[in-house]
Amino acid sequence: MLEKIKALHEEIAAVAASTPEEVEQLRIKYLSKKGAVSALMADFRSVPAELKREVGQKINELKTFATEKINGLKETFAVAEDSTLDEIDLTRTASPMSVGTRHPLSLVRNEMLRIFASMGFTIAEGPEIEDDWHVFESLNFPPDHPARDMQDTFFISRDTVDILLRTHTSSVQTRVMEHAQPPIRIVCPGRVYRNEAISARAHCFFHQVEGLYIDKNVSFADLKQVLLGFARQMFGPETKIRLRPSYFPFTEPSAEMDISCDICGGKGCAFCKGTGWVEILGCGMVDPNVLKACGIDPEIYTGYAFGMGIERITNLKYKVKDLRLFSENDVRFLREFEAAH
Ligand code: 2NM
Repeated sequence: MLEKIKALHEEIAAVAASTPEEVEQLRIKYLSKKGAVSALMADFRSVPAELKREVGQKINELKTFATEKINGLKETFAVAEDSTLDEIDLTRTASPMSVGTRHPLSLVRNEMLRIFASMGFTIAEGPEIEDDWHVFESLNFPPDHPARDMQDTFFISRDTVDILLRTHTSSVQTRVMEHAQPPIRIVCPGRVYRNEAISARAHCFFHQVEGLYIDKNVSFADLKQVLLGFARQMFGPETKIRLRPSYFPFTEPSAEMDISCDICGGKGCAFCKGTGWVEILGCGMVDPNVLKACGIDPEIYTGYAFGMGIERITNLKYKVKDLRLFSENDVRFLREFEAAH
């Protein structure tokens, strides 16, 4: 008899239920009139008199234990039922999630790429960690050019000056020219690095879009027309352009391009320093040395190239005065461009 009680005690200790119905089943099985504990009461009559006291006590303990156990199980479901299940409205609309905004530099880059794509350019990208050949040597930089100086370029290793962070995306264009034959018509967007003290007007990295077109009979007039088309799509159909002679190692002849100041409409203001013009990019005819270095015959092909800073174009379009705002990720600044999506 004592063993039977002990076994039943262990059995009840191990029961579990996953629904309120299962708890009710357990209550019926152990505690109802026809349940296992009541059945022990029936057996109690045949227990010898000298054991009745001890057995009676054990049966009462078991009954208390089983009651507490089953009430405990009941309670877990009662709590779950009134605090959550009843209150979840599965038809309710989800609350809105904050998803941030497109970065102004991404917006302007995408707009620039869209314009060049409309003129037949495809997009090419390449690595930010480069070697000297793709960034300087192939692009006609003389060995003593200041850009090759430790002061201006970030080098990756202390042991070699061969591996560095690209200082312009022209390296992507040398990579394309190395492997493809003309016609080549590409724009290369990307981040570039220069060792400069950070200020409102300079940063140690910025973003560029560079363009390249190589084919037979490509002329400076073609370059001018594409850049005029770009300026008018980017800054408005009334925009005027002018080209001033300049110098870059990789182009000959080279030029810098200004657009008419869209703040004063060309009359002259503080923004254009009274000139009516603002500089937006550099360009030129690809130097024959560059074509040769990349395996393209300069006797057969000519090409033009241009390059511009996305930050500069963004400053002109949105009048952002301090370059540092672009990399601080202050949401109050970023949210100002929401409407431009
Ligand atoms: C500029 C200005 C002028 C340029 C040249 C080349 C290459 F690879 F074809 F030689 N890519 N980009 C270039 C020319 C870039 O940026 C102010």
